[in-house]
Amino acid sequence: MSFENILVEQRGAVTLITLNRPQALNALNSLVLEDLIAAFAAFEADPSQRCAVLTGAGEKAFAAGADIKEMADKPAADFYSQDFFSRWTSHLVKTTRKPWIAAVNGFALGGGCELAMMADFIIAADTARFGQPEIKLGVAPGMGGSQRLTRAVGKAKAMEMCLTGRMMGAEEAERSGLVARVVPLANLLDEALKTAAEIAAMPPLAAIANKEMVNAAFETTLEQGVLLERRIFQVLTATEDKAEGMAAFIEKRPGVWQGK
Ligand code: CO8
Repeated sequence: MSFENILVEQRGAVTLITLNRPQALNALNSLVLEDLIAAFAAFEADPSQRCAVLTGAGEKAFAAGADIKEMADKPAADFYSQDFFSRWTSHLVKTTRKPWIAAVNGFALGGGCELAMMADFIIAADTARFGQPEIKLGVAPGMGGSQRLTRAVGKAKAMEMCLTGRMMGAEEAERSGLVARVVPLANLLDEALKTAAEIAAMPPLAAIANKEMVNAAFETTLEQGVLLERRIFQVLTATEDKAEGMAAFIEKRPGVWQGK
């Protein structure tokens, strides 16, 4: 599968997706959206692929936001009638059940920050800068930034960033819980791919289940979340991978997973 605005390659069981508009700092336009949706759908449908990494081409940006030049003259009625940007969430967050990592290499601003926050977790280069500067354009986050950033870093920082457009550097982002880990820019892709390969080598049903459980913590009460966790745990005990995983532990050998 080849695309105009993104690059997609398979590295073993890991799909590497690269936003590829470096001349526009990987700004997210409708064509990028369509390519990404197709690439994530293909990743989800391919049983040989177990984890994905999303990054940006070039050293300067993961993505500097939704494409301002595309949005500038778009009538409000079109934003509303097309439910602009709703498809990101439905495809990248809801439909993609397999795990994926955002490897943030530079600016992740506006929709770029929001896209990174749709990932299961973020690994950031030490050069990464996160921000929701939409206020400076007379608008506000529109792809989940006000909600996901607030859940990640708390009200004080999220409110300050949304109201001032201030960018957060990688170290502050790690300290604040926005990113899982910070690595030198030169090592970013290797580290993200290595982590993705580790996840890809896990029992695949258990990987999907773990993702589903952690995500449920953002959508439910504690009691409902703990109940969901217990039920999914109980379902997993019926899988062949559970039998294999426990036998492999007892026999002191690596497990061999069937995804069944
Ligand atoms: N859209 C389109 N083009 C962009 C964008 C963008 N978001 N960001 C950068 N570019 C382009 C520039 O126009 C420039 O192109 P050209 O060379 O043709 O002039 C090229 O990328 C390089 O950018 P700069 O020359 O500006 O590079 P600098 O190093 O000077 O600055 C910055 C880098 C600070 C990242 C700067 O480019 C910047 O501030 N970019 C805009 C950041 C921003 O405001 N992002 C938020 C956009 S709005 C948004 O994401 C809303 C999402 C939700 C909408 C939901 C609707 C329902």
